[in-house]
Amino acid sequence: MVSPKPPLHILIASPRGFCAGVDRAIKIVELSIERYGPPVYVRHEIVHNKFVVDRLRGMGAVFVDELDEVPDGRPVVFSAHGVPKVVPAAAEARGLDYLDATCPLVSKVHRQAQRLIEDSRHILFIGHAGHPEVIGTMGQVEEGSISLIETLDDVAAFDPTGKERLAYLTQTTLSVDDTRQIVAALVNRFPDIRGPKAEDICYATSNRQGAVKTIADRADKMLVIGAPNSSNSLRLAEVAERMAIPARLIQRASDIDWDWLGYPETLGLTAGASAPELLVREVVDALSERFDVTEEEAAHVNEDMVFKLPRELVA
Ligand code: 2E6
Ligand code: F3S
Repeated sequence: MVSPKPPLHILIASPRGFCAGVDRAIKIVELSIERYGPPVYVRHEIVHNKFVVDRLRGMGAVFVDELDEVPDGRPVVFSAHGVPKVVPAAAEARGLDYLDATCPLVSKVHRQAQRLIEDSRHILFIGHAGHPEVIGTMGQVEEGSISLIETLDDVAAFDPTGKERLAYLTQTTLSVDDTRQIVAALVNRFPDIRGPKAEDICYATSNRQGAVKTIADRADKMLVIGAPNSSNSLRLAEVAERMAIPARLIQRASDIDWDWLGYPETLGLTAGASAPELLVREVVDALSERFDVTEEEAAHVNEDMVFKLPRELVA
């Protein structure tokens, strides 16, 4: 006799998965391949998801780390995370056709940085060292006019000598809670510091963190679908862990650690902004093979954001 499967209630966060910037960036690569024919070069992973990258590679995209790996005469797409100013300048100097898939919300931060420099301010940029968005945004302005702040300790250690007029900006995919604390510490230490009207953390990042908070109260464990280099996905697992809900970041169903999972009554499930819905279904299917699954979608807020494609691809 086959023993019955144990019950498992899956609480699926909403919103989750693709944001408007990721959707746009993927479409830019697809349309570029249609327009130019393969190969179309892409500088850096278009978004931080292996599944997305492998699919586009299958269609004719070639992913490279740097512009000098792009042969003369072939088009190149810049990833959703943005690039330092020198990159499009170098593409222009070589006469390359380039398409900029930088998320419009990252480009907005780039413009803010330039305006603050025109206003003779030194920028404190809150973000994670080495992340491509951070490299791209810090590369919008001259070296020495922007300093990276990663932690509260960095706020305390910052030496403002010769930098009387200050402003801060942030990476789009930070922890909402950590950033609030860092901004409060900055304002406390430098009461005249200028900041953006609304934070630069994007709608998708804050909505996905809010959705995890909504379900974490009711979940015993949490699975987050996303890549280990995806800042926004890492933050989702962090939100759950901070609410004392054990959480794991997995790239797809084959990454599930069944010993770690055990037999929870209720499992929270979400996906980072660069993780396709297909992978959510794959994970639910894998869980359904071992458990008698019931699904519940837990809505936090609705999203209907859409970003326009670059004119040259839709004309
Ligand atoms: C561009 C900017 C923000 O690591 P991160 O979360 O930044 O990136 P992805 O590719 O995982 O998510 C989308 C994205 C692109 N977020
Ligand atoms: Fe843009 Fe935010 Fe997505 S910055 S790419 S909308 S995670």
